[in-house]
Amino acid sequence: MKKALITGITGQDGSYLAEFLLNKGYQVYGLKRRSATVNNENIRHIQDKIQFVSGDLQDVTSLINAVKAADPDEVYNLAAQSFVADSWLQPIFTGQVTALGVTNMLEAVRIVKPDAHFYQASSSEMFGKVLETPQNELTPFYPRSPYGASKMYGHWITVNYRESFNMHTCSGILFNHESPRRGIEFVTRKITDAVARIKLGLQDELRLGNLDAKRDWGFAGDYVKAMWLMLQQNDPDDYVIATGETHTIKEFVEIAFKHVGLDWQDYVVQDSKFFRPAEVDLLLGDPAKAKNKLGWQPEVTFEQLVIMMVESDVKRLENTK
Ligand code: NDP
Ligand code: GDR
Repeated sequence: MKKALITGITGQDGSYLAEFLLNKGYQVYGLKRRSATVNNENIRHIQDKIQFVSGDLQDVTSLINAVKAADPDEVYNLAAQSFVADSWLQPIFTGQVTALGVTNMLEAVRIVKPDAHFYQASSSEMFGKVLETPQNELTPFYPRSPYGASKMYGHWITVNYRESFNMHTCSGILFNHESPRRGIEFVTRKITDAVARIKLGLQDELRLGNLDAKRDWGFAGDYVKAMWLMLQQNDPDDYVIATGETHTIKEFVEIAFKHVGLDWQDYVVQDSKFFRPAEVDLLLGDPAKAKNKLGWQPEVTFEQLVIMMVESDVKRLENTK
């Protein structure tokens, strides 16, 4: 039986990846931070099947112990301070976790289990103020936030461990991917949660920032499969994972409201509080390499994704009402 260690197991991607690997017959270990309150909403349905190991990306001792406990064939490093907006409010913490945390994890693997295959959760935010469109594996980086800069460090240190120590390390440059398990502060989930609340009479407006930014949005369930595929290859490499389509925040809003029979213009208010010190205006990925080498392609369309998220939030809120 193959064994995998996932950091960030409680997050959106950690939960989908754990499900995916359990279905493939893996024994799944999840690194989990101690928390004063229970934080297992995304993994409650599978928590009995996961072996949890206590740890934090900032504490290399805990990571060494986690790799020892799991003795993994594959390590998926998904943990991060992942909210771009907060990275300006907590730039040092973001650097410690999202940048240096990657080296901590790589060191733990290098010391304890150097032949484990390693996946690093890199991001399209590294392209930032984009230098070419669409963006592919060779597009130069120009990060626009402490988060983007941290992910760029994480990306290059992953490449360096591959080239310095001959480790099987892969960096997945994933464009935005969403789901009903997306954190509530990210724009897609904020929109679908608000649409459901407005529809059910629990809220009367939705305050948003920049509606013109464009993102290449896919479904998280499709994207975790790409992570796994990367680690099954003989040669470790880096891959862009994206849909190859881009849409504005406004388009997302329009479809979400329309699905419940409402006109977004009656409810959406622009609020300067949600504008960022520096914006990433346009992301559009070219997933050709992943398609050719991994045989990967996304299955859920943009419209299906929006509707899946709206319907899930409506159902959830109806149940709690
Ligand atoms: P989430 O924010 O949903 O999950 C982040 C996870 O990291 C949580 O499990 C969180 O644990 C954990 N974590 C945070 N800080 C630490 C720490 N110091 N030590 C250990 N664990 C920690 O992110 P996603 O699931 O959306 O994303 C997964 C990864 O992919 C992240 O690295 C993200 O930056 C990256 N990424 C995401 C994309 C997306 O569109 N979703 C696109 C490209 C990259 P806790 O529950 O305790 O807070
Ligand atoms: P992003 O996701 O920054 O792309 O990072 P987010 O959903 O936070 O923002 C997307 C775009 O929406 C605009 N926006 C708003 N954003 C939020 N959160 N709240 C608002 O009210 C709002 N109004 C407009 C933003 O300005 C931005 O342009 C996500 C994270 O998952 C990262 O971890 C990951 O690396 C990247 O995707 C790829």
